[in-house]
Amino acid sequence: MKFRTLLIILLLFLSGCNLRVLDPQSDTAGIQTNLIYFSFAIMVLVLLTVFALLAVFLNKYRDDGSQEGIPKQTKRNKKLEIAWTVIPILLIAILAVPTTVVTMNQSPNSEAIHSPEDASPDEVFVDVQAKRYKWTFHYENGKTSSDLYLPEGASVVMTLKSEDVIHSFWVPSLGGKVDVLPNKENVYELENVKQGEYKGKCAEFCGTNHAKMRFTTYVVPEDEYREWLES
Ligand SMILES: [Cu+2]
Repeated sequence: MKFRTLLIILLLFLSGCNLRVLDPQSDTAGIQTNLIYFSFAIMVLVLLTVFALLAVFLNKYRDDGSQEGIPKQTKRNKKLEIAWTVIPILLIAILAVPTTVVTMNQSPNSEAIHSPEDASPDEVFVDVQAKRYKWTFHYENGKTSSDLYLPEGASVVMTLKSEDVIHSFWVPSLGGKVDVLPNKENVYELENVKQGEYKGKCAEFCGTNHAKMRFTTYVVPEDEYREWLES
């Protein structure tokens, strides 16, 4: 009963966490989520295999009193040794290929990210400025805001920089964290954002009010976005 009460209280606290992970609302976050599930599936496969073998061995070799002393000891089993060397290498290779491809594609400053000169019509460019303890978003027409506004379906190219210490830009529903540095610009792209309201925060401890360094991302229909941008 005590445990259940504790669990309920804990869950109530968790319901206050409106930063949702593994709830992808952009193509970028979708790819990252699939990669996490894929790695998780491989881990579960390994875990189940190990536990199944453990159960089998516990059952097969348990001391049932029918044998006396220590059982006969054996050494070397080439087939087994090759198997438990090759299988992990294979698993790591299977995991490494998609991880490397996604990382290379989505890393800040990756070749895949466009510059305003060769932008396609669905690309939006936002300059993100971090300063203890506030975010400022600068849009192409010079407008600024402290919450992020984006048009639905857009691919958002963000140039991130900090005025003081290292911060980290994070809107879990739209994509993974990216560092915001004081002396280097990072460029990060969120592809095909879906309509909705998403919480974002600074994910790098930056001082006493770090926890308050939050913002909301509003992804609205294109015409609504234009109207907001011109207002
Ligand atoms: Cu910060």
